[in-house]
Amino acid sequence: MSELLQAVLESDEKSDLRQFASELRAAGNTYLLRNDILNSFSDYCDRHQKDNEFHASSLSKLIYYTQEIILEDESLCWIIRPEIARQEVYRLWSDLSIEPMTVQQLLDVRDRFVNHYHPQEGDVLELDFGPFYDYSPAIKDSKNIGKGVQFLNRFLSSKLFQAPDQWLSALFTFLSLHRYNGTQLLINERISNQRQLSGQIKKAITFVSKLNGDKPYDEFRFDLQVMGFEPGWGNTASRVKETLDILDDLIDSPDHQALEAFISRIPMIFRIVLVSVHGWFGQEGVLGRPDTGGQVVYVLDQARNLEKQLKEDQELAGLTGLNVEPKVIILSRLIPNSDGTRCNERLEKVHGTENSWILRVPFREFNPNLTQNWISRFEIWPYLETYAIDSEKELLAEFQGKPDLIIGNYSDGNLVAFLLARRLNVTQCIIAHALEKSKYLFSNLYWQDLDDKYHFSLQFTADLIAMNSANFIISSTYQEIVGRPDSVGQYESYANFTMPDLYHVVNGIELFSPKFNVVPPGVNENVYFPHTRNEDRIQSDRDRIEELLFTLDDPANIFGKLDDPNKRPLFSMARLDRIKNLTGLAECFGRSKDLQERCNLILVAGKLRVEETEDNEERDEIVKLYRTIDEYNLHGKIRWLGVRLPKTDSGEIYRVIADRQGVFVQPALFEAFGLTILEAMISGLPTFGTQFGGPLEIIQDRVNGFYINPTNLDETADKLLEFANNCDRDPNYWYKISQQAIERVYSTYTWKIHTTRLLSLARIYGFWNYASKENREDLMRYVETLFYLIYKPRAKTLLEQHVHR
Ligand code: UDP
Ligand code: LCN
Repeated sequence: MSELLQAVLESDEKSDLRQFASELRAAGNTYLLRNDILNSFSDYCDRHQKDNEFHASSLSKLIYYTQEIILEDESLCWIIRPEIARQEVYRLWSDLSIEPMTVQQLLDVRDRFVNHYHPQEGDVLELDFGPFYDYSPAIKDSKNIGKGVQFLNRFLSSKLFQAPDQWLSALFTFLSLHRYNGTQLLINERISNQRQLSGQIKKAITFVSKLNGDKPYDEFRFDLQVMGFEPGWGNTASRVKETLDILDDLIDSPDHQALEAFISRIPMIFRIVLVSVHGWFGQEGVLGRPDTGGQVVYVLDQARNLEKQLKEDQELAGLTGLNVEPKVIILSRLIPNSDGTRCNERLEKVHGTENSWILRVPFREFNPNLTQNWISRFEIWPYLETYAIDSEKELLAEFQGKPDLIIGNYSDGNLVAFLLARRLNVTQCIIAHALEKSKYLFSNLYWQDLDDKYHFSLQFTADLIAMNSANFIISSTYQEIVGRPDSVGQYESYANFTMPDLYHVVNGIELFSPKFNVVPPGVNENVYFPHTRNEDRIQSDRDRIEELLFTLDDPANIFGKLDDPNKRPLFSMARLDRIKNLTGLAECFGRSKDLQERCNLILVAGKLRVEETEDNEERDEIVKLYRTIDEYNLHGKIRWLGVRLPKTDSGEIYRVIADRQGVFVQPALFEAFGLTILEAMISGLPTFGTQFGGPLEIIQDRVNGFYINPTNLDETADKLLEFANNCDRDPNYWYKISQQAIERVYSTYTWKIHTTRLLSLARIYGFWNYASKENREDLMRYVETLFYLIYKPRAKTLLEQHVHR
């Protein structure tokens, strides 16, 4: 039984538990989420005049770890999350007897709650991915979740090293596999078995040891070739020696770190596809549009940096003479009616690269009124399978061959990545960015009511398909996978859930699987850099942005005139959707007269007029922002810029705010990661980030930024005020936080760290898939069944609705 429950039942807090349960029942709320539970319990403590000691009681502890309580006729269903990634469920009867419940029983309770439980009509389909993970090792300790590759490497190495013959033969064949455009790499047919390999390595080491370390590879290439070695070992004599030494050690005394170091050097990735389907995917005039935010920034930066890293790796590997040209293709949708963007162009070069491209493939024309236009990410499901088929042809033509790695982005891109990787037999990696399931409360329980608008039945099925089929998953934070002690992670929310009348998921994803790896993104350091780096700033841009932010009179694009433009600016920039909560920030500012006296509020957000947007959430937020400004009479204290800025301007904006010792506030109700946080911090802006989501991992509270609870407006205003007061008291305070913010980004969130890690992961997973002959075919067949029997018919029905629209 749950230790937490048992402790209560064995103490004299038993009567409190009974009383609390009975008061919950009397209050009439039959489904309580964690926040409701905490509030109800706090009311209970007030009503019963519980003293401070009670907050350390076993009951308080139980309440803290309780995620949900569902009230049924005679009992309460109690869902406890005693630690990260673990769940226990109990039924608590009024006489305080307790029964453990299975996941199946819990899902039935939830179905009953929404009146969709019909056992007389037979059982609902149960999805269980658990058995497919039996073949792979599982991480034991939840704190190691997200460090998959390290774990896998250690585990599989030890297994492999126990059978040296098998291991050497796997290594030998793996080394003979690699080619680029028909040119053999690493070893040639002069080395015909593993025993020879070991001998030739020693010979080659003796040979290169005698050379000058700087001697270019091309000058001794033919000597090595005679010994059986082709390009790929290094660009200079010392680099070749280093690589050969690692391999020599590996053969003599295998060790997982040496294995990782060696595999990470193997030139096996040249062509990469990044799939990002739905948005306005472009380089100008697309940011701030609905559906197109950080993901576009992330993928473009990633593409640029991957190309750079591939080039660096290839140069180091000594492939320069072979005309090796790495190529990165961002696969997106071609939108014929492109609203002034370049999204109607088939091919667009990624700025600042030599061979990275945006390849846009159109949806087939089922209903031109729809498919010629932008389609919301919630509606695009019916087009993805044919899109993948069409894209495959285009990719093969563009690459003149198969890619080596396919990376999906967001639910739609991840599904396409699955379809492509399956057809082409290529390593598949996925990146969620944000999983909608946990963003929309009760999105699975009430899916039938929401399906007309959101089509979650398709999205969540696509998510299950992608996360299970992927060879590896990268996440931006640890909590994206398994949350925090007090909150469920985004992936964790797929572990079990009900889609009433459609299916029950009893084990949707193995959180302890080594496929999960935390690899956070970076920030474009050419655009976003510390405001103190004056030599890289352009004075005319700075003046123009200053005017734009604080004084320019341009009613078409800017709302509000500041009474005193010299007050400390509180700045925020985001798309105007509900979750970003800029309206909440305006209200927080509105409620604090003190804050208004000390600061101005500057918002860069969406559009200024409802007529200009087709997005419902954006429309509602525009109305709400005007209402808040009027309600708190913020005229003269706020400026709202409804502009879509070129990238370079967005960098200078943060710096200009920093010049005036301003701060950045990110008040989202939930933020999966939060690229604006990185942008603000690297610019040197003290940053106040939401405590709900990624910012909690990026910022270290009071060291290099501050946490805020955006649902507590007065507390947030107080924190901002306290900061302003501290700055007044100590003129160095602002600079101290600013400097620490800059250091935090440079030390932990750079694209260099990201791409080195990502490429190393791709190689290592590639190697292990090969060496361990991992048999995933059973899993893949199950996933396919889900695609054909659940996803596809539902997508077809939606398509029919679209065609007749
Ligand atoms: N952005 C922008 N103009 C806007 C709104 C956003 O340039 O009007 C950029 C911002 O600089 C950041 C990205 O869009 O690079 C937003 O990414 P984030 O991860 O913060 O949030 P998302 O929009 O992906 O939820
Ligand atoms: C989506 C989000 O919601 C943001 O929090 C992330 O920063 C962005 O994608 C990039 O991953």
